[in-house]
Amino acid sequence: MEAPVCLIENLQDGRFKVNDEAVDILSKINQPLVVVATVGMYRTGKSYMMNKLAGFQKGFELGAAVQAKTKGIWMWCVPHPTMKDHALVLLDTEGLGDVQKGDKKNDIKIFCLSVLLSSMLVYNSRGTIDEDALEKLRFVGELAELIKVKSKDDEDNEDNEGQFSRHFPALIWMVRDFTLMLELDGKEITEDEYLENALLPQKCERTEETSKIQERNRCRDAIRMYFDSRKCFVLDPPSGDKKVLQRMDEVPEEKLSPYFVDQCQKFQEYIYKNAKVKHIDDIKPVSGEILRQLVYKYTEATTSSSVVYMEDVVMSISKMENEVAVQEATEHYEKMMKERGRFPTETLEEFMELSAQCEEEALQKFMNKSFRDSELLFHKQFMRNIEEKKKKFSRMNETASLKYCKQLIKKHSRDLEDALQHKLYSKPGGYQKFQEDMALIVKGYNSEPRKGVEIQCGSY
Ligand SMILES: Nc1nc2c(ncn2[C@@H]2O[C@H](COP(=O)(O)OP(=O)(O)OP(=O)(O)O)[C@@H](O)[C@H]2O)c(=O)[nH]1
Ligand SMILES: [Mg+2]
Repeated sequence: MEAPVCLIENLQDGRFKVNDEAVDILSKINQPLVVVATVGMYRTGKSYMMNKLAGFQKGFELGAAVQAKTKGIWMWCVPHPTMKDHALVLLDTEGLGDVQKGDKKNDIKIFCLSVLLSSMLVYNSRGTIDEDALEKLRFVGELAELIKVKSKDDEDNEDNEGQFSRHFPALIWMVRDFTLMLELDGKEITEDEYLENALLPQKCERTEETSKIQERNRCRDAIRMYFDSRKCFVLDPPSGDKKVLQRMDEVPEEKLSPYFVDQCQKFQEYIYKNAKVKHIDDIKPVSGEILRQLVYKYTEATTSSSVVYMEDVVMSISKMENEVAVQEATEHYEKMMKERGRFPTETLEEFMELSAQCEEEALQKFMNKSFRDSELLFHKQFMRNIEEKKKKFSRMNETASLKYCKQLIKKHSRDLEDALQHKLYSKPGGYQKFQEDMALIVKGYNSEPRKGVEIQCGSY
């Protein structure tokens, strides 16, 4: 992909709409996908950082004005810079907290979609991780009401901590324009310690602040619960020059603070090395086609404001994938039989061996694609299909053999037929001659190779 495209449009009425052209691009990518999404307050340099990850200065559009720039969710697929045969999908999202936005639920929907679609989520904020920054993320505490890991039909559909962290992306909290010293009680701390400390529950000192602090603590708890894997990056301001800051997609790197450039590079290396392939159901690597389905299903669920039941989405995708797995594997068996088979086969064993070989390969193909077939329903369907196809090939093998045998008999008995017609055997010694000629025909016929399974027609 040369440039980013809009993947999910955010319509004026608060609904989201999937861009069919963008998902078509996705469905053509057969490689496993590493999906990195960025979310965070508007105008905080998210798009700039996503371009860095794509390896370009320009791509996702940056805005120098106060108005929010990115709308909806944009996508850029590039070959993974370090993982061979993998693709890196970058999702740049609309900034949160935009005062011009009418629908307050919009932010949480964008956040939800980013969580559901990515394997690594970069939360971008500016300045410090303080009470104010957590206040802006308070809706994370509501995620439990919007995303359920279990199925709608599961009677006990209360999720527990372990389940969330298994299905949620790894989290990176990125603090832009960080100017403080990384110190706590006079001791130097790491970026990760800084984040972990900010996520510790706070005590309420004054009763009038109780509800506010409780709400923020709920947000802290939720972040810790959902995102088992957490990492923090703090970045210096890129420059002291306003003009440079406004046009970072155009100014050469030498104009930026070397600290900032260095920190960006470390972030980039970390993502390339640590962002994992997106999986569903823990075991199934997400390819372009599966991500396409996830985009449709999660967007639909988020838009209709109902709860997203991840288990149900996984189930419906697994059903579709398994159906395709059965079909592709059956087709593979058929194709291999046609390509490799020389019908009629010399013997029945040769036919059985060829079929077993093709079946083995087709089964491998089925197993590679199929997932969640715990009751082996699709596996059994695949076996039935193969049995049917095998019977078809077996009949074809018999027909080919019969046809060839008939041709051979005709070829070898041509002289005998002539002699019979001209009554050459109707004379003394004729019967003796007839028997000799007949024996010659059988000998000639028997010496012919590849007569196939219907060989018995020659056993005179
Ligand atoms: N101060 C500062 N400005 C930055 C930084 N990174 C990018 N910018 C500038 O900030 C402005 C906004 O950058 P974007 O990358 O468009 O920010 P965004 O978060 O994608 O903005 P929205 O799409 O509106 O949410 C541009 O003028 C950039 O040049 C940074 O780390 N610090
Ligand atoms: Mg942007």
